[in-house]
Amino acid sequence: MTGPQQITPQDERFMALALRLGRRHKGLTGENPSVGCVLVKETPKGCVIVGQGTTARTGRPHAERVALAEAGAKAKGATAYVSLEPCAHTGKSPPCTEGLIKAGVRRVVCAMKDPDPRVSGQGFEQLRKAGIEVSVGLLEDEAKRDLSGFLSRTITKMPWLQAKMAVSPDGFIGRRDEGNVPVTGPEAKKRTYLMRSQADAIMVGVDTILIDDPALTVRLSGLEGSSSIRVVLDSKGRIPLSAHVVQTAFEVPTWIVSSGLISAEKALALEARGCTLLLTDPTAQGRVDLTAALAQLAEQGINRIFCESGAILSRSLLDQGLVDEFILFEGAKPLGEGVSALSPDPHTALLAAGMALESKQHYGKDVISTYRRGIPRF
Ligand code: AOF
Ligand code: ZN
Repeated sequence: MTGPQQITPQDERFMALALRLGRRHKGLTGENPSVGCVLVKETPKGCVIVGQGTTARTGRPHAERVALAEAGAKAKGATAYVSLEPCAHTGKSPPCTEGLIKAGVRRVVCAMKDPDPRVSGQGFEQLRKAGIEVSVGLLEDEAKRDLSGFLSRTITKMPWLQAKMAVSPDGFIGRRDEGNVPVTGPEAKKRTYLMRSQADAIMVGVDTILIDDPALTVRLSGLEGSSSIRVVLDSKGRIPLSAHVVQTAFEVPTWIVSSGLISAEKALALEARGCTLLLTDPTAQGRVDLTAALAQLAEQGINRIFCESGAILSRSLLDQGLVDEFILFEGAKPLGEGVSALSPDPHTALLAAGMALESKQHYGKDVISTYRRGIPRF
């Protein structure tokens, strides 16, 4: 923690609220992080929340501006709790520091510094220059976790990647040539939708499209409008024009990451149906170069990717050290035979790839294990 003031349990409570508010629009703010802000005023009767804000859908206005608008004149003398350093630059919106100073906020408590070079430390400096007390670092670990996509793209120029795989207890992800065979129950499916909604992009390999023809949308009541961009890795342009994600590309964006191996005719046909094509150089084996593809997605403003990969793509992502979090769903019903997941078994494979088990939770009859990168990238 840095700053002049003692941090109280009350400060921690309000910061926890700011973080919760920030989580509301995770995956919905484009390249901008979803930040939370709470404005609190001390009164003779105790603390009163006078304004709350989350970075708006699509990224603007920023959280502080939303909270200040709600508070109006009541912001004078208040403490602002913000999950990220208030911005100091005029970008697509005016600086939040200016708004906080003009409103007469007395104290600002932040979870962490913003790594965006246009802000990084300058937000705090502007606030301090205006006589505002600034404390930094409260619940920083939690904030880093919430903002991992934005931090990853800003600091490393790569998206933060969460991969998911569902396996039967006997180690299969599906049956050969049988399309989509569910290996987990309805609770796990809902959890998948939630994870989809919190990502900026949902990524699959073209084989998943050819086998399952999934919609890759969020089908949860209240979150219908929260579907993310669908990204298909397809070096040779094998995706059929009849695929669900192609047919619905005007409603929910579909991006195809391909290489020079796609025909011009197919590329045009996909674009005519609303798909966006991103081209990368193929690997020597004629595959999409995963590192280059992810770097290109980061360049397009994608912070956080949810990858619903099959066994081959999962293995490649793990081998190339591109996975930040791996969610392993294990169902209760054996399949008997089928397509093997990671060998020799998923847990051993994940540990061998440098991932560390963080938690195990029961979801209905299924078990969800969360693995995180053992050595963080940033
Ligand atoms: C804040 N509050 O709620 C968010 C911030 O293009 P602009 O003007 O919207 O600026 C984008 C940058 O602002 C982004 O890279 C990040 O540094 C910061 N995001 N800042 O004060 C917010 N979302
Ligand atoms: Zn701002």
